[in-house]
Amino acid sequence: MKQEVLVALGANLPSGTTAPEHTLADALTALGDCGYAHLRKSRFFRTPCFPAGAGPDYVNAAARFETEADAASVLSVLHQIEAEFGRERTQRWGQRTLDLDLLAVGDQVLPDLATHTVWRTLPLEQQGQDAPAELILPHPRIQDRAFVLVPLAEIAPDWCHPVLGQTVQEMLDALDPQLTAEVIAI
Ligand code: PH2
Ligand code: MG
Ligand code: MG
Repeated sequence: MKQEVLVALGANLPSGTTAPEHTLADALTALGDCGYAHLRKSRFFRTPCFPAGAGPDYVNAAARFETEADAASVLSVLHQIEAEFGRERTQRWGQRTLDLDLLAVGDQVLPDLATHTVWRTLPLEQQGQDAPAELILPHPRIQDRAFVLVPLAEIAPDWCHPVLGQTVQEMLDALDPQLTAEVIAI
């Protein structure tokens, strides 16, 4: 069955001599070369690093496509593209040359609703320390992040979060307008 896939892209460090916005453009080209159907790309946005002060501003974007492939194989394609464009995995929430986050595959909730709820409701102070070992879908932080929702609303405003029952546009409208105002198209 064909499913809608949502991906968040981010970078806040040059990859070699390549600036973050060019790394993102190259990653989107690589994604386009994977043969996925109906690929859509948001504009690029400059966004303050979260948490504030943890590093340089990010460039963020979002992509959407359709595929029959399962979540695990899409994730491995994203990891391959990250590796190709020189991502060094260092500290959690640190600086990165390219981060491709799988946000959602259709209305799948992985690995199960109870585990998803644990990660979605993790207290902020624990979010910086604990990283899930398994794939959690939808990405547990979608609803919190202006740097994810603003780009995503350009290409998938009507995707409905299968646990929260809110569309991307509704999650974006629920955010503090001060946070969304910091996400600037470039
Ligand atoms: N990604 C992070 C941590 N902080 N901040 C912004 N603005 N954009 C990101 O993509 C981002 C972040 C971890 O992946
Ligand atoms: Mg990531
Ligand atoms: Mg990330």
